[in-house]
Amino acid sequence: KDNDGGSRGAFIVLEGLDRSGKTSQSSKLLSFLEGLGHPTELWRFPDRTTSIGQMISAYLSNQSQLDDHTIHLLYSANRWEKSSLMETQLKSGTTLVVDRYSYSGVAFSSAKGLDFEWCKAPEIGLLAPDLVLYLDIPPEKAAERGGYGGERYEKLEFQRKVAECYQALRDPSWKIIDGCQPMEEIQKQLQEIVLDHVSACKKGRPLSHLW
Ligand code: 2DT
Repeated sequence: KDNDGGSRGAFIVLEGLDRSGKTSQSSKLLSFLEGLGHPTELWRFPDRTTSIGQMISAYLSNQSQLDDHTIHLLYSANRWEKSSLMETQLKSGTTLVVDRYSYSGVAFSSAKGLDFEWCKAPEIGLLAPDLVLYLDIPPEKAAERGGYGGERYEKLEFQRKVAECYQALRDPSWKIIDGCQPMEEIQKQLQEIVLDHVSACKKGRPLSHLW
């Protein structure tokens, strides 16, 4: 059900280390955009509601063990199983604010030592976001925030490696936001950037694919 005017929603991704503030900022963005009358949905990956998502969730909480390659492909499959719905929503004019996407996939798996290009491969052909917002926070600072819930990746040493892998993935189109600023300040900056992209997509900027 494409819009007659061809006006589509924007695909916006938030990335960053654990405790960088992604999740709080994503839900604030949702209320902000809805408040302005833009149809918007908040999504997150992994999407733990599907059966693949439940396998991922069991792995993350250490209830199951999986080889690094296997879990990597499950994360990717979890995006693929959602990709046609994602496209439908965007084309029908809904903006998607997405908490983590393929960048988390590559950063976390390559931080474990898997080959960078191998990690990128299963993501080829997925929809590319219109905007990547990276909440930049030093791993030490994130660890101080506490609330590392004891899931598998929530350890300082590992988060340092993830930060390096995110660096390797970054491209000039990413918007890097200083995640150490006060929440309200971060939100103000995000709102401004996001509105620009929402209007560009309304005017018919075409969707593209990774990478
Ligand atoms: P949340 O704490 O945000 O639910 O994430 N992860 C995530 C990966 O290793 N690969 C991926 O493709 C994605 C989307 C990051 C749970 C953890 O899952 C990691 C943190």
